[in-house]
Amino acid sequence: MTHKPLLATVLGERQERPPIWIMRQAGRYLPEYRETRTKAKNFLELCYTPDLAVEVSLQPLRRFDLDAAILFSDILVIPDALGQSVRFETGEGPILDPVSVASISGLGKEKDPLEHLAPVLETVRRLRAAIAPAQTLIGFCGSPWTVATYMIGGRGSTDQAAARLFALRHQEAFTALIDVLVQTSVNYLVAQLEAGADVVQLFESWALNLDDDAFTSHVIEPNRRIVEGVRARIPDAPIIGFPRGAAGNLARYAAETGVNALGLDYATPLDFARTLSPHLPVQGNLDPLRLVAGGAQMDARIDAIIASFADRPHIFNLGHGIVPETPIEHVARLVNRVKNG
Ligand code: 1CP
Repeated sequence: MTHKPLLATVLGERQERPPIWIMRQAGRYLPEYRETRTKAKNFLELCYTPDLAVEVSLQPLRRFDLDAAILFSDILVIPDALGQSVRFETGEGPILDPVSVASISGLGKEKDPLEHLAPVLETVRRLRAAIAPAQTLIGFCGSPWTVATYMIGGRGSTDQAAARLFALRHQEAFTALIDVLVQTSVNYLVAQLEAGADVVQLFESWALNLDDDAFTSHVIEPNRRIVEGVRARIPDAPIIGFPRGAAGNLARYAAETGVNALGLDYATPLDFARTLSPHLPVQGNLDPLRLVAGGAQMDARIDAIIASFADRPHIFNLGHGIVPETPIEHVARLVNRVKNG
């Protein structure tokens, strides 16, 4: 038994009121984040400076009664640690020098990726010491397919066409890329758990646009191998999987990857989610734009989500990351309604 309600929920224990955290809860909707951000010369330096990363991780917890802190970092620190050039341009998002068939075999060969990620692990250790005993510390990484879409395409895209084509045309190189991502992610998540993370989340943000064969090979298999690899070293490691856009593949993702809890995006119908195995803990799934608009529509949807999952372990969250234009008062109202009705 744990006295951390959010961790307990991931492990399958239903709570009287759902615990809550908010995807991307540290970030640009907070003025104190924007202020701290100016102290680093770029976004990756913010991720690799424990003093600053700890500060921004704690900022949302000072304002709201949240049940978890999430490590402040990004899914693209892995390509950076593997030696690919990654930069973040303001207003444009991430930009990477795309990998090629020839460059994939060199990834991770120059420097131990975990050595490169040591400052992030230091942030986890400091957060562990800084948060309250009842709060859960969440670590994370991007799932291999999602990270590969950025590594191959060189930036975010709406249809991941570059990565989908690369996988079809260069099967061997694609498999090698997924393999290095699985291996590095296992080592990185084990290191986060050893540094004090209670739970880790696999962000599969681009689980959409895949036919069912591609979903099996690009999403299910790599996520399953990460779960298995982490648990080979830390048995029973608590893991949340968030396959955004998985739709009709959701139940299979949950059953076949072995994650403890399933993150639901906001397009997942509540009636469908209720047909998932009754013991499966779920997380989600308010549309972030309902939080931007606020008011009665938001309250009604919060209540509907809570009522839908009242009979199973449920962690309240958004169905995707909070957006920068979100009014802070709406976040306070959301947290209060989830916790106090
Ligand atoms: O200018 C800035 O300040 C950068 C904005 C920003 C922030 C605050 C980026 C760039 N990343 C982050 C932090 C971050 N990213 C966290 C920790 C903060 C928290 O959760 O409180 C986490 C968990 C992520 C995860 C992440 N990064 C994902 C998966 C989640 C999701 O939203 O789908 C993805 C896809 C990324 C890539 C990325 N990094 C940053 C941006 C703008 C993007 C998205 C690019 C795109 O749209 O394709």
